Amino acid sequence: MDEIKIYRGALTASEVLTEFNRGSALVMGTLSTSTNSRTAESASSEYCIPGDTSTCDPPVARWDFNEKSGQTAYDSSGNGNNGTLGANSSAGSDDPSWTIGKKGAGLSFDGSNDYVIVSDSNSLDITNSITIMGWFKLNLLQNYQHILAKRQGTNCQLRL
Ligand SMILES: [Ca+2]
Ligand SMILES: [Ca+2]
Ligand SMILES: [Ca+2]
Repeated sequence: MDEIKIYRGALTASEVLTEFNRGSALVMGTLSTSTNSRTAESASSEYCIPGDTSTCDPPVARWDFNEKSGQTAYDSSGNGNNGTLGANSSAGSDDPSWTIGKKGAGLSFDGSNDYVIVSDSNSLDITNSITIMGWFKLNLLQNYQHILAKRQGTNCQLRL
């Protein structure tokens, strides 16, 4: 699993295509140039739709899984939705393992009891449409296994 992003609202097909191209190993040129001559692939307009000059909507959570070690998967969205590997920050059999991802490092889940847990936060309380994107390589998906779940428990955790 790698490069997980959660957006409020549904992205359009062209926005999804833009995201997909960012995940490729090599992007030849840029998709377009905005009116201020800044290329659409520049970091300063990372979340803008190419050619669109309206306000860009960044994801509410973004986990790149490039830490390569440790117990925390940091959220780079600015909303602080950091994930903990397994139930807590101690090493345990419920921790996914760091591996080579689609971009940089990623996380490998054993399909048995591994997960990343994200504490409840207002930024993850999305009531209408939602877009979840990322890179997944599945060996198997069985009953009760899931890629991402919002649990209605004591603290509405998000589990990857
Ligand atoms: Ca990564
Ligand atoms: Ca742990
Ligand atoms: Ca395990």
